Amino acid sequence: MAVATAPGRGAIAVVRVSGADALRICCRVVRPIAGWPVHAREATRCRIHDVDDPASTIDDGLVTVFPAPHSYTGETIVELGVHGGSYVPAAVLAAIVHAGARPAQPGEFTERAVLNGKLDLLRAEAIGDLIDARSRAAHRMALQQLSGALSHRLASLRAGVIEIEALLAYDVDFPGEDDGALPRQRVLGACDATLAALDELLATVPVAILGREGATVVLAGPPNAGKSSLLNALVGESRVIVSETPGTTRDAVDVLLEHDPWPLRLVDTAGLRDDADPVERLGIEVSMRWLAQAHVVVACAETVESLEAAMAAIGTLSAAPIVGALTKRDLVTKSEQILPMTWPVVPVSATNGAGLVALLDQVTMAVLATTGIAEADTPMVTRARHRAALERARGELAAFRELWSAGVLPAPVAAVHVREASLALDELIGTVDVNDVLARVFSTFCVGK
Ligand SMILES: Nc1nc2c(ncn2[C@@H]2O[C@H](COP(=O)(O)OP(=O)(O)OP(=O)(O)O)[C@@H](O)[C@H]2O)c(=O)[nH]1
Ligand SMILES: [Mg+2]
Repeated sequence: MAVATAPGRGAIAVVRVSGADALRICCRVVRPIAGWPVHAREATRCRIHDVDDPASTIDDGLVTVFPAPHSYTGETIVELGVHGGSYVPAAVLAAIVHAGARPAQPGEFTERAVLNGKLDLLRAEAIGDLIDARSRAAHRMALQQLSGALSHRLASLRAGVIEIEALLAYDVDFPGEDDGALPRQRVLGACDATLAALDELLATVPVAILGREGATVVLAGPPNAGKSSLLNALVGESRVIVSETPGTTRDAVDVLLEHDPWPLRLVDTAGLRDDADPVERLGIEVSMRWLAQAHVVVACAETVESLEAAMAAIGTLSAAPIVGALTKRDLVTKSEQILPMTWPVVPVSATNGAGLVALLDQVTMAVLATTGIAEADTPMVTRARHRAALERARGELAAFRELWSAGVLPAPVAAVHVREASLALDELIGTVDVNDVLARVFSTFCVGK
């Protein structure tokens, strides 16, 4: 049992009890207005009291019973809607524990759902991703995974590996059977098709990282160019300090900006200059590290000359595409707004907001130019766990292919690699007995889910 809602002040809290004894335990502390039993899956007014003192009242709430197997976990679940805040949910929890329940581990409800066959492991992870989603892109990816897109793709991959195993078994059972080059060629064909499908999935890794963490967009340029002001203007609130003193920003600050198709992680950095004092120098070193890992750099400067110099300097520190931002355009008269056309340069003003949309468009184009546009229905590899398992399966299959095409080893020996590849996929989908995998996955969940 656990409180399924976030702690703190709130209108309601949901307390969930799951398991074969859930109803028996709750009967000891929950009194529905019209008495037990209540209708399945119907919220019913109730009073909650301590097991030793049935006349007492801890709260007045709602009870809903989801009898097994038609519940989230596949077990009987009793859900109590009680008042939120810190005292009431804790008191209800204590009363239920007193009546015989045990507090749940993080993610234990979802783990039980997986163990009871209500969800596969990938869909369970998608629920975790949905809860953790901080952007539209992360939300979209989680929903897609929850719909089973990745599960289906992996199931067909696994079928491909099993086909190879079957062909190898045929070769083992009927060695030397001369049916032409059928098994050998067919094995190679099946292997190549599976390798290509694995590569296609692995290629989604960088895009999925963008969806979860945002594209890193580093604002860089000389001191006082207006970098911090630009970041504040882009996010629409004052997040970083701005002042007329050059060298104001000493440490990099990153802010996530909701944007389509990917969120943007805007990073404000210390102005780049050679004659910086020691502390500023440290800030510049941090700027350099950010520049090295940027997806896109926005070079900021007030004049065309200093922008050219900034872009040249940034080009030596970062391999990322650079978008130029000619800042403080509100201070410049129209006739002075002449721009060189050799790179994307956007005139902007943090003061009046001019050019901000155009700047974001250029940044988005630069991100897409490096990552490409993922097909909307391509399942994404969203977690390090997925990537590691797919890479393992790929490595085993590639090793098998090499041995098989060289023809040096008997089929049963080469087949060990195919078995390993299939195990890696089983572990990924969660179809084998993988308790340690389950423990790892669910330990990152919140309690009550
Ligand atoms: N008129 C006008 N002034 C601006 C604009 N953007 C920034 N400024 C002013 O320029 C000065 C420097 O701005 P910052 O945003 O602190 O510049 P920075 O590039 O972050 O500077 P460092 O952190 O020192 O490297 C401040 O006085 C800002 O008010 C703008 O679009 N228009
Ligand atoms: Mg600054």
